[in-house]
Amino acid sequence: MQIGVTLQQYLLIEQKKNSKVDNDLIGLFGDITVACKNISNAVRHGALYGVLGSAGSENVQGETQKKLDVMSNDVFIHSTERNGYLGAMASEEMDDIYHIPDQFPRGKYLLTFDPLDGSSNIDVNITVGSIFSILKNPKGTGKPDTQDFLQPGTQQIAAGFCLYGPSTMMVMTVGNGTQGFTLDSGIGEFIWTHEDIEISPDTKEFSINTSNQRFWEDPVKRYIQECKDGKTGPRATDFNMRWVASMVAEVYRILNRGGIFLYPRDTKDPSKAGKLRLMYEANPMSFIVEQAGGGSTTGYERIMEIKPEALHQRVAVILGSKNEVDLVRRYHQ
Ligand code: P6P
Repeated sequence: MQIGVTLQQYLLIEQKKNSKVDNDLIGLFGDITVACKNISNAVRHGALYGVLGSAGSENVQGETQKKLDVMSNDVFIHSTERNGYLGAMASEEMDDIYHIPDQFPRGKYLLTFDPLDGSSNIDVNITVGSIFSILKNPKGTGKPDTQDFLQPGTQQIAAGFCLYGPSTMMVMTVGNGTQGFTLDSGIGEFIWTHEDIEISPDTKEFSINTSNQRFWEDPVKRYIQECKDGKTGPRATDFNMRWVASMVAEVYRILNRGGIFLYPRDTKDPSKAGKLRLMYEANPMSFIVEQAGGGSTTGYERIMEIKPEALHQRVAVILGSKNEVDLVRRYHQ
């Protein structure tokens, strides 16, 4: 019988190679996996747990919250607040940062997360996930403020996402490659099943919500039109298109078979620089994709080098197979 390597065992292996992987980071990953296992359980039971439908509230983004959005956010908080690994946390679902309650010790890391990405798919039973990013608390184990979170993606200590799909998976990086783990619910452990994932540098598959086409900037319009022109156009080859409307599902597919994901800036709402959020969607996904040999840009700059100005800042996202991302970036120049 094949005994797999658990996520914790992988981190202990990494710790021997990389001193940044300390006991607190390993402990924090343990708490995050508890959150993800609980959310996976709730998502899988769906209507049976009475967790579908709207919560009847809006988040800071002005988006209607699903019951599972609110529940997942609470699960992340209660799973990670008490063990002294975090100075504070920030979530898509909370306006302000969440300080660790006085009865718990404060720690040296900051956690940002989207507790349930793609939740508009929940009621129609399509894959959703949780995305998280881990930063150092600039105040050591002191009480951080919002400004302490505004670190560029290159400062991330670790990042990951959980995928609640046909199987529940955790994809993560501590800066030494991108690793995939599959939940064995029989023993409640994430087992290391995808070692050092590599994104193919080329692809013939693009992902974008084409209903926004009239709002895109010209470089994106040009790139997508050339993909659609296929053999008859300048690319001289046919492309395929996928749009799940769940970033975790798109990114996992791209990690496995290549592809390019675009949620570009559009003029539908000129006040927004894009739809996706920098701190807990774009940055963690960029870290994971870059560690797998892919690229990630706004079209004008590397996403991980953006100096954040606001906690819920939005950004254009173009990521995936390196050669395609580079081509789109060249079109923006
Ligand atoms: P649209 C989900 O709401 C999300 O944040 C990403 O997971 C997904 O890629 C995107 O928005 C879908 O956006 O406009 O197609 O519904």
